[in-house]
Amino acid sequence: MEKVIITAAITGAATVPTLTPYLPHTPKEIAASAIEAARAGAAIVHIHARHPEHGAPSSDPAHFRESLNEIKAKSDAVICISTGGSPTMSVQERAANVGVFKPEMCSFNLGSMNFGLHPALKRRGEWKYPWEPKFLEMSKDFVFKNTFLDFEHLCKLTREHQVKPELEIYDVGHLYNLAYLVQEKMIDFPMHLQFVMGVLGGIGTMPEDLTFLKRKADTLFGAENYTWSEVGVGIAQFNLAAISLQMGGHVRVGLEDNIYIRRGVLAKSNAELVQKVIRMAAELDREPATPEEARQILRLKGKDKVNF
Ligand code: KMH
Ligand code: ZN
Repeated sequence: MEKVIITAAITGAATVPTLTPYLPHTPKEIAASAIEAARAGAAIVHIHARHPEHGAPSSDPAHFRESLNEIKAKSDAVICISTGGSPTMSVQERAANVGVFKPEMCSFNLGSMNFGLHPALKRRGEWKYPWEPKFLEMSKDFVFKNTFLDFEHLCKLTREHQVKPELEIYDVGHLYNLAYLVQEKMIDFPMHLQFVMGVLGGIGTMPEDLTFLKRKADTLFGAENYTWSEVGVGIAQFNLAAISLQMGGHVRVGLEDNIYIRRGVLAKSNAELVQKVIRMAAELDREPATPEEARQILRLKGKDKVNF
């Protein structure tokens, strides 16, 4: 059967703790959830850090380190560190951990954009932490800044430390930004694209949105020069996963982007989301890649070359 690389995005920065009691946020919880997701069949775990006391997004290396060491010790999963950080951080700040930890992979956001989280304010009831409603409200007037200068910085950093970028494409213009980096020889083939769909400010989650991005990427880069995966925000995560599985793509799931196992029903863990996508994959003749197989498919430097 054709292999599918499943990435589990464990906690992210956009999901606020009040929305689900199952969101891991201390380093120990993040590590435990990642290890469990890897045991369930995720080959890659995409890791953000949060403040252990209140769960707000953090880029503090100390918050990352504990999770990373624990995951590395207890699983073979490929670790992908986020450089997305949070709205208050500069790209230098967000990316600093790439140089510190030299992971096998890191996220690389391909464009400046709106990133609206404020619809979550419509929920009723108390917030668990005071920062949450402020954070969501602020997103109304926030631009997620990823400029060409920022790309340059990340291109240098990832090349220097042989870190494979998870190239986050939120819209068609981001493919053209990437095409510029290719043209300027700032980024190497084969690339790994992650189509991130359903952010308020980016492309939607309709089937034709995904087929369009894929076709455009083929035209710009040549299908032989990149691997690809998709992640949908919200419950559309599974609808898009089904399409990606049929198209030969890879799949990302996780509480970072979707807190539901089915419409209206909260997922109790990242592993539960991974298990569901594995059941879907089996029906479509796709088998989860092991971390070692993922390393070969994506041509990663290997677990022994990270700095944690
Ligand atoms: N949660 C995605 C919508 C990153 O980590 O750099 C965005 C993301 C970005 O995964
Ligand atoms: Zn992320």
